[in-house]
Amino acid sequence: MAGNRTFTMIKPDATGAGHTGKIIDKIIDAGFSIKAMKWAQLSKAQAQEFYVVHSERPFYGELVEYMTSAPIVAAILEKDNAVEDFRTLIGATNPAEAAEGTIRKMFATSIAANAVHGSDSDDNAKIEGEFHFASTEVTA
Ligand code: IDP
Ligand code: MG
Repeated sequence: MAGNRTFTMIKPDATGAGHTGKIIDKIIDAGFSIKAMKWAQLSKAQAQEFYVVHSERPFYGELVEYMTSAPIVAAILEKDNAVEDFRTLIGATNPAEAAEGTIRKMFATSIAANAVHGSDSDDNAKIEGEFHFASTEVTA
């Protein structure tokens, strides 16, 4: 059975452009409840570790530089079928291919600066949530 939590980050392009509140509104309107949330600046080491699965990809250096260029908002979200439903809400990685009404279609500027992160599996949602939050920072 699909799990009911996912992890997201509002990325530097979106926080810098003042889209944080609008994106949080869309997340809540879509039926997700917030279990943890914080505004934070990622260090280079944190960004490298978070995206280590992409370390062999040609865009890894650009991705790490981008993710440390301004603050992010990290959050743990709860809803039935959270991982899949959140991926549907954010849309395709490349905003040019994202469906109308998705967060990336509305707010992303490029395939790199694509406004939001969403976990791709229940296992990664747990790993990513624990990467950013101590258990005492997560509500029941
Ligand atoms: P996802 O965020 O939709 O799961 P992934 O393939 O996991 O997409 O890639 C992680 C992140 O790396 C993307 O959200 C985006 O910021 C960046 N990225 C992915 N592909 C490219 C690319 O071709 N050029 C530059 N950045 C990319
Ligand atoms: Mg991914």
